Amino acid sequence: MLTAEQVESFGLAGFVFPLDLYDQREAAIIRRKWDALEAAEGLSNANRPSLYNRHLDQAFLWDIAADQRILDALEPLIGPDILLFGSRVICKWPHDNSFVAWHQDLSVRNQLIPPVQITAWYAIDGVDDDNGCVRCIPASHHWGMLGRSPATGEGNLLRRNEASAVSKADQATAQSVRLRAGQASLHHGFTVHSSNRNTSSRRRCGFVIRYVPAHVRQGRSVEFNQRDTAVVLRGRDDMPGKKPTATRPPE
Ligand SMILES: O=C(O)CCC(=O)C(=O)O
Repeated sequence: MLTAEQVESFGLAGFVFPLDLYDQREAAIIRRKWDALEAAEGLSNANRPSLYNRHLDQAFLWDIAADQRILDALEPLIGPDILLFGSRVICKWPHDNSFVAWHQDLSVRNQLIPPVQITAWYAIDGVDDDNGCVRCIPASHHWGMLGRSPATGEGNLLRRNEASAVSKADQATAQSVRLRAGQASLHHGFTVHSSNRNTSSRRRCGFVIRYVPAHVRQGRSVEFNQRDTAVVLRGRDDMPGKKPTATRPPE
């Protein structure tokens, strides 16, 4: 699904967008399914605006994560054996105080060996600077693994309130990943990225999907073991002792 230019641009910049996945009608259906889940679970600014691994119980999220067009886009980047490593929905409601501090997805915490992971960010809502789209620093995937330090501000949606140190000059080069609902972006696990607060009157909801190639292993002392439960979406996973993996949840 990626053109040769897009593959090259991913190699140079560490991210690529937009990928046109769903048309307006299909994107609206997905948004309505999220709206229904949001209403059923009473999700709002007032409670934790983040849901992990809901592709395991929500068929519509599974279908996005397993979409062949995303896998086609990933294959030239990470090879033919592709695992769904984990997912998270990150929602910022209108005038939300939450943000995501500068970071890389690969860190000493997830201990991926070798450190190879790509994230797809699917726009459930249209995203732009006003509602807090993701911002990526071009070529930062060549910087290697940065440290993270405790942060003090409130509203950081990273699992811990931490941030990587990024100079103002580098921050100024960040590119806004603006997407319409139904589009997605891909970013490399070392790409430094963040997102600002939603200052608009529109919701900003994104489905964040992590993929790894099947040769990746995870360190033994890792806090959240995701490798044992990673789902094969394409090709094969020959990891010794691998448990059976999940399948599409019922509608
Ligand atoms: O959705 C966001 O604002 C941040 C997403 C993110 O950090 C990620 O995709 O790894």
